[in-house]
Amino acid sequence: MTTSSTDSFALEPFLARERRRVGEALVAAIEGLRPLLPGEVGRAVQHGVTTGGKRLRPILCLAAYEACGGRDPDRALEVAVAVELIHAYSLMHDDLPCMDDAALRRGHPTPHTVYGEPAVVVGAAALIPAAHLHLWRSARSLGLGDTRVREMVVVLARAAGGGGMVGGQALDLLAEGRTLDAEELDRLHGMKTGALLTASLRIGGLAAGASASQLEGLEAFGAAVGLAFQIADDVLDATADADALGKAPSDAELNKSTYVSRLGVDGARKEATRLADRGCRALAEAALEAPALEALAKYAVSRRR
Ligand code: GRG
Repeated sequence: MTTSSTDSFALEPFLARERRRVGEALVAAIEGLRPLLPGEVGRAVQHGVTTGGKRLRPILCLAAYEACGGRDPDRALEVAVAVELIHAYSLMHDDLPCMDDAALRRGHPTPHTVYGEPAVVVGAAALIPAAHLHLWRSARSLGLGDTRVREMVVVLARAAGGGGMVGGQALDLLAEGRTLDAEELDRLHGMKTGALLTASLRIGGLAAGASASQLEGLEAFGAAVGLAFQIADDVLDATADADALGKAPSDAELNKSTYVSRLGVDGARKEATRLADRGCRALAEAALEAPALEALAKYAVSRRR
């Protein structure tokens, strides 16, 4: 990893502070939804949204907001929370028996093992429109014009949908039992994981009134770091145990094509570092001074879970 003047950025306290703020805002965000979702459905949502998690997407959103000159971190927090609501729903569905059939996530039993599959299918689905409404309301409360508000909601919908996360999941399902080439693997993960990470950054930039060149820099950063994040995920799946990961490693068991099966553990680590560096260069080329984003790029590839 290249060094820079931001090596002194205090990442741990930054992450701890931002995770606490995001966690509190998420609790408040689903308070309005809970009374509409009775019994186990509401409890499944509460569990899926508030139990653990690195909160990387909202933190990227807030860091992009700040890097682009945003001045209202409290209202921006509400914008950032919308992205995490989409992420939470995707994990709830991803862990279901008809998908990855996972019993453990973030060091806790998965919501369907506690509240049942029907409650999770319904509760997670309710988070999708709730996230878009939350984004629309919070973008308006930042005083942004209609065009920008609309653009932010469209960015989230596109990243979450068939051209992004859900489309990537569909490619993943189709890939079962097949070896993917490098291009197919990049496309799958660019959609499944990268699209929402990149949208988090773009939405943060849009909330701050970023220029076209700043948005381009964020986009290039997101594409590179999103892939680096996924490669690091594959390395962790191949090298860490369930206690460290908070979930059961599954790639080898499912015989999945991964960056580790393509490049080996060392090759995958090198590739992740190369991509994180490339992301940081894209920020510099867009004249974005963003020590938090640079530190987050390094964290994306060096994290332990
Ligand atoms: C529509 C039934 C139905 C299913 C779709 C949308 C979906 C299920 C799956 C999306 C695929 C997915 C879960 C992508 C994200 C992959 C990923 C790297 C997840 C882990 O993200 P982290 O490490 O998790 O940021 P934490 O726990 O820290 O939030």
